[in-house]
Amino acid sequence: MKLEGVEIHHVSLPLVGPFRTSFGTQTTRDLLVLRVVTDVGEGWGECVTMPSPLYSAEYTEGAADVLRRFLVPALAGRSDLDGAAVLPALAAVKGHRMAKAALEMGVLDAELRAAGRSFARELGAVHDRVPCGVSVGIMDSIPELLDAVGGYLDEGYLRIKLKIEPGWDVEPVRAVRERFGDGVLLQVDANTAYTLGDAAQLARLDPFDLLLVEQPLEEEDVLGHADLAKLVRTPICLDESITSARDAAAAIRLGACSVVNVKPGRVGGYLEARRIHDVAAAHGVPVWCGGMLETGLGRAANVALAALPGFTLPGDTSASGRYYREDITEPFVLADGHLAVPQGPGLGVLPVPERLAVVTTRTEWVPG
Ligand code: NPQ
Ligand code: MG
Repeated sequence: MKLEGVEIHHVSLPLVGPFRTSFGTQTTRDLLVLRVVTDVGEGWGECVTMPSPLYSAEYTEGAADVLRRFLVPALAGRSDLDGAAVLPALAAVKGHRMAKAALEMGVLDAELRAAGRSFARELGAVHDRVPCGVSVGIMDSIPELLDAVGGYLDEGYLRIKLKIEPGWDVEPVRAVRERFGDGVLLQVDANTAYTLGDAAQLARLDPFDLLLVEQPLEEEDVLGHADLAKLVRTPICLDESITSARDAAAAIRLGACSVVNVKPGRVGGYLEARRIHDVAAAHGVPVWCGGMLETGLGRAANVALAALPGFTLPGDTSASGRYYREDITEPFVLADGHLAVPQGPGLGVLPVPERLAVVTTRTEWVPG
């Protein structure tokens, strides 16, 4: 394959409601959709950065800049391009994994569409549907939270994740357990909001039989998570700290986590995500597929990934309607708490042209 160029779509999608985490409140989803044009056809990639570097160091305008100035040019002129060649070809550029992941996704989609093979088949999926969880933002009050959780359980979600921060942790968990019972699969995500000095407070979550606590400490503090793991009973899951299969192997060996959240954007793409799955599976460590409020494009690929055998916990692979009144693809709809794994060539879904046009604020063409 040969890259002819990449059309970067700057997209702004309204969220169905504000989504509050320990790092801020989002009301729209501003991200990049890439139309990757090759000599065998086109493919679609999605860059999951946020407009500000609050979840991790990457941010959307920075991703557009590195794509246009460094990443797309690094693939230009190659005649032997395929999905697997992308990350190695970009190795000279440090970091920028979400931008790299988007480009790899688009090239892989073009390759697989041309070959008539699905993402699911390519990655090694073993299920034709995946169980889904939902991530529930921080709310102004407990009654508001209980309404939201009740609504999601009524919709059929099989696992609830509560966003937490200091001052919003034990009480919301207790309230959800009291209202909805011990049978609900329940976990929490701190997005780095705590320190090791908060260990006693985090240990107060022990009695609630949570599946896991996600990323309590800062991104760089893998060793701190290993120390924390000795002070709390809830299993620790890493998200932000894991940016590669090597990180995952190190974190597991250090005892810093006993579960891993796999987000393809965070780790530089779906192929590295599969390697993390493989490393974790070799250690008997369960993984689950995280979410970055993807459009239907990223959601399609995430659902394919989540169908690999080691993804033994429900993911943040929610239905389109959890975030968007109108997605840019045909919507993913929950059926019996599951999403169907797309089986068509490539991602198995395409943007609806009129929908993409409505939410695109700007496009730019970057020649290959
Ligand atoms: C997490 N995701 O697991 C994140 C982080 C996150 C589904 O909880 C806009 C764009 C808002 C990306 C909020 C979920 C976001 C975002 C949170 C990502 O840590
Ligand atoms: Mg997280």
